[in-house]
Amino acid sequence: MPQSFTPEKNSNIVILTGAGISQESGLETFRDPDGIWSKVRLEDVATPEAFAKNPHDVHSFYNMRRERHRVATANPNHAHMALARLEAQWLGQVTVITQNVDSLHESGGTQNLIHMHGVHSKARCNHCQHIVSWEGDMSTETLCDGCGDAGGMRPHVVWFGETPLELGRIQAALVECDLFLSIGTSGNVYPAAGFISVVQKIGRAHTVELNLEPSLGAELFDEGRYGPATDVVPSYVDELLETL
Ligand code: BJW
Repeated sequence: MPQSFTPEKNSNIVILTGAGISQESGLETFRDPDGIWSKVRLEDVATPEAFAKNPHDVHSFYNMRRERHRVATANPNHAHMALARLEAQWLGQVTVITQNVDSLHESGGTQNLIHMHGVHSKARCNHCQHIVSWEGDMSTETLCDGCGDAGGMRPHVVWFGETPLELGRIQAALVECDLFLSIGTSGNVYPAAGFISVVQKIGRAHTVELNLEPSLGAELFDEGRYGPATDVVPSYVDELLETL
């Protein structure tokens, strides 16, 4: 490979992904100039306080997003598929941690996947915490299968101020990581934006950012590959697989 770093063949790879990896599948990012937060205030739709105050607006925002994501799920792009190819062929462990709530990694073929901000394809009851698969719209009238109540059903996603999912599994993967890739994320949202610092502090992994442009924490990475995910991710995966 052109870079000086060559991973051991059975090394562990951890890959953090964000909205940028799904942009070329037709889904909006959050913080780009035409992104979701340029059209709606996150405080109005992506906090537990917003849901308590105005559940109708939160439901209609997520009903619209769920439908867009359902349509896009049929279109994993070359970046999603390259990561699945890496997982299938690499001799060590490959773990994808995604901040995305779409199902494009799954439809691209990734198996070892952590959805740290939840998924659009599930709903949860705020009253009894029962989780169910979900398609279609949700409203304040929707009844929970678990407790039978109306008014508690919400998207199974992580809003600001809520604890991300599977943090124990994530920490275990970061501790064992030899190569850390960050793809399509702006580095604005914690704790995901802090994973690079966790990995650096452990001091074992080579770190690479693959993004359209340098993110907020770009200088923390050992290397950067900049361009659309469908270009830079497949070519980086090819380089890794050529070392086998
Ligand atoms: C391309 C491309 C192409 C474009 N190819 N690239 C002060 C300081 C520090 C922290 C805090 C603070 N105040 C509050 C906090 C904590 C807070 C936080 O981080 N706030 C910041 C705003 C400061 N975090 C939380 O509240 C989190 N919980 C938490 O911290 O719990 C406490 C706790 C922590 C640890 C242990 C125990 C307890 C929860 C955060 C929840 C985030 N939720 C959302 C919504 C999910 C549901 C939904 O989808 O609606 O998650 S917000 C949104 O941002 C979404 C995303 O997953 C997340 C990250 O965005 P992402 O993916 O990076 O997207 P963008 O748009 O920002 O970037 C896209 C990038 O792609 C750009 O760089 C483009 O250039 C690039 N790109 N096209 C390649 N084609």
